[in-house]
Amino acid sequence: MTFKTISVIGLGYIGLPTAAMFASRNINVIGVDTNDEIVNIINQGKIHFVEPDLDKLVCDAVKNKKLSAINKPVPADAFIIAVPTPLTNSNKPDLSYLMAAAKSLIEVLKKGDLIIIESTVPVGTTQIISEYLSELCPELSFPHQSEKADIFITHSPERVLPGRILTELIKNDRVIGGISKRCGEKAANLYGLLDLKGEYLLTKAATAELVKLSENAYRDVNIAFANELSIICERLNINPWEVIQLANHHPRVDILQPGPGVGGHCIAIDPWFIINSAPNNAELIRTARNVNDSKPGYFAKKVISAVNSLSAPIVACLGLTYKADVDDLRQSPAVKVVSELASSQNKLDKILVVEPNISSLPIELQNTSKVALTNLENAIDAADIIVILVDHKSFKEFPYDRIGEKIIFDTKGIWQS
Ligand code: SAJ
Repeated sequence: MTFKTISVIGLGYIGLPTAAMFASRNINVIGVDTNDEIVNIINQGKIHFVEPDLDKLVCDAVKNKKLSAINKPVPADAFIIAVPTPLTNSNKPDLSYLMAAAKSLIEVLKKGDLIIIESTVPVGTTQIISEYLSELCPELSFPHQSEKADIFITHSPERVLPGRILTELIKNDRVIGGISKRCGEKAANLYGLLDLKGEYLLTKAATAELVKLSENAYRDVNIAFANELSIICERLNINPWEVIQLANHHPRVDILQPGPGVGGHCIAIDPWFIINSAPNNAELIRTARNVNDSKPGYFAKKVISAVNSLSAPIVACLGLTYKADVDDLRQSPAVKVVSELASSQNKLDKILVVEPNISSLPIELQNTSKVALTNLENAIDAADIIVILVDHKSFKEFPYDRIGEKIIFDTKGIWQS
């Protein structure tokens, strides 16, 4: 069973590292992305987002002619689909990118090809893709029809942590859910080319789908616990960071860290896929979503009441990304806090934002003259109120004694004196 050429559909946070990793193992990889700008950047050996060590991996792979990018699929022996599966405005799964990616394969699909869906999907989606493709390609047989079908389809969810993607791609165990047993085994052979250090965990497609959703819902629920606890601590005038640190000395307690809310394209979204599949049985998961989603508004309110106690104060907001040391602003609670501050009717007419990983403000913050992007020193010197929204390394390293007399809202607990 050989894979001479692999194609990765969707060259974002997961697809590009995956493509580059296969290419680094001397396999021909064709990356496909409908965004021509991304295709051009990659073909120049460059990358379009921040991720440790990815720049060199992509640069080498392109230089060695093992990785190239294109805007529509060409024939390959395996197709790994890693396109976004966001939510609609009413918190329903939006599978339009995934369906479009599947449809784009019909011109190139041939007997023996393997399709792996790495995108996070609601339970049942892998089967739906198999049925959909079989309607579009009646000359080929698909695995929901027979164990010995022409095409192999598997769900193997990506589980890597942004900021540690290259390490976790190799180190993490890989859940592999084939529509049939043969599909799973073929996918395991493909990942075998990466020489993974983690285990290969073969299961059914629907199980693999729920495994991935459960992991992120589990984390969301645990973060919600930390967030709720921090509000309780505040009500009782007790330091939440100290409570958590001391409670975690217990051998069976491991409370996560509170913050301004939960962001990113995964944990803030995936629990909704479970809620939508079992709306009457997912009370805890839904409540956790609500607790985490209410946190940015909670902090904005606190800052606004401090603003109203001063005359024309300047507020410095440190951090905009959804978590530390990445450049990703998707679903970022920090952006929500700053937006609420900017749009509220209060005495605040200057918000200085510091975000070392971006070069211009996101669209939501561009239509107000109140908000300006600046550097850390300027913001701290000018501010009356400092709001820490992200625990970036450069913020943690800033000498606390240089800050002086300011009102500080530290949502991440980095300046605990
Ligand atoms: N957060 C907290 N407190 C914590 C941990 C995180 O408030 O103690 C916040 C972060 O600041 C951020 C959000 O939660 O806003 C999510 O950050 P994260 O680092 O927990 O996770 P992601 O979204 O970057 O990546 C997650 C990971 N899932 C799990 O750890 C179960 C990753 O392994 C998945 O591959 C990824 O989702 C994904 O793509 O699904």
